[in-house]
Amino acid sequence: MHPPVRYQIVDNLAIVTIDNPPVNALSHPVREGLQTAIARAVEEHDVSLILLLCAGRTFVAGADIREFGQPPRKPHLPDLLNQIEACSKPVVAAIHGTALGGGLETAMACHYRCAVREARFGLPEVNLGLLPDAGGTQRLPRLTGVEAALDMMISGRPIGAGQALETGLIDKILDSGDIRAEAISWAQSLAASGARPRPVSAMDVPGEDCNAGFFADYRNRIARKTRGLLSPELIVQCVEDAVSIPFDQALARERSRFMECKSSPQSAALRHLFFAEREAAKIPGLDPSAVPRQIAKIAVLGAGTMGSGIALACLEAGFDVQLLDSNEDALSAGQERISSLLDKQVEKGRITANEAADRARRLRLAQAYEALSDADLVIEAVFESMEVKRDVFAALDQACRQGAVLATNTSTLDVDRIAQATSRPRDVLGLHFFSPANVMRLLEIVRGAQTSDEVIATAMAFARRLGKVGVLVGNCFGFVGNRMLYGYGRESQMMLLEGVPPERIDRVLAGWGMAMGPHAVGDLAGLDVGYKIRRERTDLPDDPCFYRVADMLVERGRLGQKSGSGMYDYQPGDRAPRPSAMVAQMIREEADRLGVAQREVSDQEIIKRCIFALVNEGARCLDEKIALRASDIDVIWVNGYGFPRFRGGPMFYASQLGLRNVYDGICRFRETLGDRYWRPAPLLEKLALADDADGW
Ligand code: T1G
Repeated sequence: MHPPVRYQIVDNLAIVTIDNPPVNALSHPVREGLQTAIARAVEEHDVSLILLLCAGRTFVAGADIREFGQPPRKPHLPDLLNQIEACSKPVVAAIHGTALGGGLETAMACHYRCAVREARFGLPEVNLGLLPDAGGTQRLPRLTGVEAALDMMISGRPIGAGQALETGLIDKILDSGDIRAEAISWAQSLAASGARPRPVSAMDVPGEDCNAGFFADYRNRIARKTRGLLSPELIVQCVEDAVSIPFDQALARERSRFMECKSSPQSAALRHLFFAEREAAKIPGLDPSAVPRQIAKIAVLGAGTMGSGIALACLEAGFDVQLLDSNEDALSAGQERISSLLDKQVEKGRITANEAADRARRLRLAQAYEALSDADLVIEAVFESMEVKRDVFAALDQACRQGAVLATNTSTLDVDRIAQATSRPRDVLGLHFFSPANVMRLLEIVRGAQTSDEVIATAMAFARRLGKVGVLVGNCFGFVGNRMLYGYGRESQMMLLEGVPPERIDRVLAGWGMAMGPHAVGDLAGLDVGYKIRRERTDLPDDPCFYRVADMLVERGRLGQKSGSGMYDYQPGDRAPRPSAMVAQMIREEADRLGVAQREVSDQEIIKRCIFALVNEGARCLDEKIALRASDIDVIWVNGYGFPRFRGGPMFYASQLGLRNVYDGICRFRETLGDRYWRPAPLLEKLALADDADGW
């Protein structure tokens, strides 16, 4: 194995190069190597300056997240960085790629910083439920000022080199394209001009923006976005320390707050998701020689909300897109929707007018299937009906060139039956987008019985190009996400009949962390969507209570926000849900008619019924191999259904609770609520009753 840290002398410089692929994380051997290299450079007489560089695609991307579950090993990063900062010779960092977390902290412990123009800088610890642990909360405010530092640490979003230079985080941008040569020459000029070590810890925090009210205001500003999270508040406390107590003391408090975060269940959950999202990209058993097909031209069929959203997502990723709809009015409405979304993005400053114009230019409209003859990928997003979709695929089979990938955006239907309408089922699969398709990060990739490995590899690569997390799932009603949603929705509907008001169910689940309560979601998505799907199903339980309230609302024309009323009432131009006395009465009467007993339901029960129903169905998906891994289910629910990220996803949450506890809870519901819906999934039962069960 090659050493993770190299040491080389060039003239009067000691060049220390970290080389720990893929992202130069600060694993134990790297920390040891750095410590040795710095000590050696200090010893060597002829060395007047130390230059720290990284090999490979990036500067250090942070601490090694894989080590967080293990006992810490010396040298600890905070101590190592203090040693670097205290070094008697100037240390210069030269940055390319991303300097993240412990990586940026390392750069800030150096005395001078230069970077290539494309470099990015961030303290994303908050995304892992953590806070910077190696002086970042103290050194960053000293360099950039309090507010810019807080913004970086609370959002976790990296900034570019231009902004880094402006805020004082770096001293110089390197433009020549040869980072090593240019960094050496800059370091030599620093040495020649007699540059001295310049420890950031000795600097004052620029203080103009932190009067007494500042931190209170800042807390208010971030309250909504950081609801339920532990580390943002602790980050703010660390920055308060930075302006009020000496560096060393503040560092000790940063350390203890970090330890509190690290041992919290939410950090474990967020770290789980970090790896789960990367794991999802790896498909066990996929033919390694299956090379993704080239995709340049995409056709989207159906110009409704979903179709135009998908088209926009593809335009944003740089593809040429053809939007096709046989109905001319629908087509122009779709185009208008896209251009008004582009205008809004320009207004909000997310993209430039030029970028918007470029996207609009890459969109073409068509009405006839002949226009699809040169498409590399077709995504069908027409009405959710098997008959309609089979007709469309038969037509696609005629119109598309051999080798084109044919995808359906069905959210529930049998992908194999759709594929059978073509002569090339190997090229057919499901690409299930989530609404709004240009915003939601999830893409469920549905593998049909005959879908080829090459087509799956193409879809996985396509998801990456779109900037989405692609998760491969098997074919069954609703795949993973919507199949599980049925259990969750069923319980939130049943509780209405038992006498729990919709607004209470929503409040309790949103309070638990769901992005929205289930009834507010139903109104947003349109209650008619689920209604139509239920009419298409032949396997629904013979239960007059099943989704009864939702069905009644649709039958009374209350479709949700789009019709001005649904489970809730809405005032024109206002999306705020208002409880409806009429709906409350309707539910009461229906419960009476159906003979559903009114019960006291605790907040705990509301949560458990909805979440355990999810977990139980998730266990079935896993058992039937509809989901490849429990962690894929977590990725799906967090990125597609507003499940709280800080709880790690339903399956992770269940293992944190203990599978035995979840199993016992389900068995208790079986006793109180009957066994129609509350039979524990066989896999859950097996794992829960095993002696050593602690996960899936
Ligand atoms: N530790 C361990 N492994 C890591 C890693 C890390 N920090 N970052 C990435 N990997 C692995 C990743 O699992 C994947 O592995 C491979 O590298 C490529 O990653 C003390 C507390 C750097 C922008 O949060 O944001 O520092 O799947 O597929 O799209 O205060 O990785 O190939 O086996 O994501 O080019 C703070 C996390 C840590 C940065 C590259 N740092 N990483 O993106 O590749 S906490 C972070 C990223 C900390 C200090 C503290 C991205 C990336 P595999 P990838 P990419």
